[in-house]
Amino acid sequence: MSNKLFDLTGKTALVTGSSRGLGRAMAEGLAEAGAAIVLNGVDRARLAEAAAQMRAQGFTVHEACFDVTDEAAIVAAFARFDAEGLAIDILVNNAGIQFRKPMLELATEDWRRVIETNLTSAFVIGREAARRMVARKAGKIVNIGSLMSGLGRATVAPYTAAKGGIKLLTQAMTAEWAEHGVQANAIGPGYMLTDMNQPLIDNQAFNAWVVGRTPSRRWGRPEELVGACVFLSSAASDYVSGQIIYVDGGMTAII
Ligand code: GCO
Repeated sequence: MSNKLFDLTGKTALVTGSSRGLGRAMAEGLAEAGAAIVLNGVDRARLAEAAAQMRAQGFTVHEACFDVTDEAAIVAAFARFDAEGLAIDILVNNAGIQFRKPMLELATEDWRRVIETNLTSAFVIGREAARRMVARKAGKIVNIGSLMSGLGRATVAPYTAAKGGIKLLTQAMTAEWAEHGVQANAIGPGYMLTDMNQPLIDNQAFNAWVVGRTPSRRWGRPEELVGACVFLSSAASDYVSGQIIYVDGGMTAII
């Protein structure tokens, strides 16, 4: 790493939902910047495979297999980190799901599932991480929001409510933890080329809408989140708190 401000050597980063997609790309980016990574996912085999691939790239990788909606499993994972002497210096709350259905047809159970996975998990994991960060007087929390942190779109109500919540949860974290040396910020990705968005990419009309609506005239690549993620995880952002950085090809800048 040529610039010390962005150097993460000696730091450990837990990235939730990191066996694939945006989480995997950010985990690799943080590792490139020098951090040891705690990869997380629910599928043990997929997690082990991702960890093995990253180790083959020369990175230090730990595995923490837990469901981000399972509070007991989260508490147990942090107890294990403590027992192993693993301090989480950086937490990236990335794990998330999508469920597309018009609200008039949306079951409450599906609403709850998306809110639990995309929003409540960031609070619970954030709280467990921050208890330790506050005690150490240092820490970085990067919550993954969305364009939907500030804008609505038909058929994705619970996702939109959760991602709007992520933006203000980030501000709430700042209100309580910034004075203890913990910076919480968010990233708002635009339309990215991920498995989760494959149905949208495959939909010709939607695809044309994204390309037309985005000033950069293309979808984003997962690795394009790395710059913002490393910035918000490093000393370069020590006086940046409670902000959301949109990495969206300019979409939120125009109508
Ligand atoms: C959707 C997508 C979202 C967007 C994302 C943009 O259905 O709208 O699946 O996940 O890609 O919110 O930030």
